Amino acid sequence: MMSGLPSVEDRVAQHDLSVFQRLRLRAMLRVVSWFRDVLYPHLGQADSPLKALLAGHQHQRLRALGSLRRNATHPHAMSQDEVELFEREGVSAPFSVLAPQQALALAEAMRGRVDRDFRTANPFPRAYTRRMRAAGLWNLRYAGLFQALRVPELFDLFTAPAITERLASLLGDDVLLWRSQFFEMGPGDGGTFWHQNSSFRELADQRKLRPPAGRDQSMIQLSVWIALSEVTVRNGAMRIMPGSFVDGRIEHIYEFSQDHTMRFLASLPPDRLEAVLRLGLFHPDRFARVQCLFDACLQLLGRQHFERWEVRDVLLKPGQAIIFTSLNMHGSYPNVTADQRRLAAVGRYVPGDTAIFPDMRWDRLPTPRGHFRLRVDDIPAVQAFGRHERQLNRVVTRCQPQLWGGQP
Ligand SMILES: O=C(O)CCC(=O)C(=O)O
Repeated sequence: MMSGLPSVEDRVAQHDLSVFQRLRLRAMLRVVSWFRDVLYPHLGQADSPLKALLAGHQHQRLRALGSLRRNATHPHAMSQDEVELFEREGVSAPFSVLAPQQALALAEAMRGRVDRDFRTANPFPRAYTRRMRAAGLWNLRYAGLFQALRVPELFDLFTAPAITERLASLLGDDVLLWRSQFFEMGPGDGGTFWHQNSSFRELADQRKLRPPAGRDQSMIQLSVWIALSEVTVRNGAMRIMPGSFVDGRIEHIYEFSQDHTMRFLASLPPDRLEAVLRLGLFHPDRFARVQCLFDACLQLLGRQHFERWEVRDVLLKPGQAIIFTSLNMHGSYPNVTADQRRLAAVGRYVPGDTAIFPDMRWDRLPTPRGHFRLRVDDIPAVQAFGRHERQLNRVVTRCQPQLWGGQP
């Protein structure tokens, strides 16, 4: 599962610290040791919340919520066999949404909008756009967030029956697209590290999705990953572990580390703590920081934790897509080509009974120098299939070209 990636040990060896960083590291190590050896035993509660977390979330189920099956009116809906395969694996077989030439043309059109249209018609604070441009990070990955709400070609892509009828087989008769985004990787770019992401907490203070009680964690939302370029192992294919949704602990440990950082650090084997702090605090590459967090999870769960799962490389032609549950462990290879850009458009879909951004006004956006707040309570979802009769979420049924000051 780590093929193509440097180990945490190699990263530590390759990453020098300044004198100031060394002093900070020493101080942090002392503080964590004091919490672990003095304070927690004194309080008599050691690492019990983490232990409780590790004892649960290991037997997740995946049951489809939709009854729509392929028929003459819905030729793209899934067959019973396809639904059952999805219930076992949490990932669909690749299917076509666009012809290859259409997918490549869409990629070019979207790149053309980054510095023109997306620069001003976007949901971000102006200072964020300026900072990302100054850092050379104003690209489709950041600039393209939520643009399916207002760009007609994207709106049509994410509401295409090839996608939404399949989703109706899995999610039911009211399907909402709550977020659209791009994952672009240029030559030399690192991949995305292994992760699970069912309720989309990310950098926010709370989860962005609230399903009704009793919903399988794997079915809180489904992602549709659409290739807008050829996707190969060398240019950064996505990798997924079919069936791995049954064990949701990695996502919960990531959340625990956000909410109870000191407890999390104090529960790590002391000989790993220095590597985790060193990379987590000081490594400039976000990918390396997530890798060290993942390595810490493996320390807690046991190194063999993932060996029971097959790792599947998702190789796609332009215009092909897969559906997967984000509770399946997934990530992607680095792009080691000299001249190929790998691009995917990704839609995130929920059943209409899931509250989107519940009681939540602000999300956080990462930049190389700290976070920016993004107001999210006024961002609507797109009705992708059926009707939203619940009044639970703000929903649009048509593309909104004028949103955020865009040109019609
Ligand atoms: O495309 C990638 O590199 C990763 C995509 C991913 O993590 C996701 O769509 O959830």
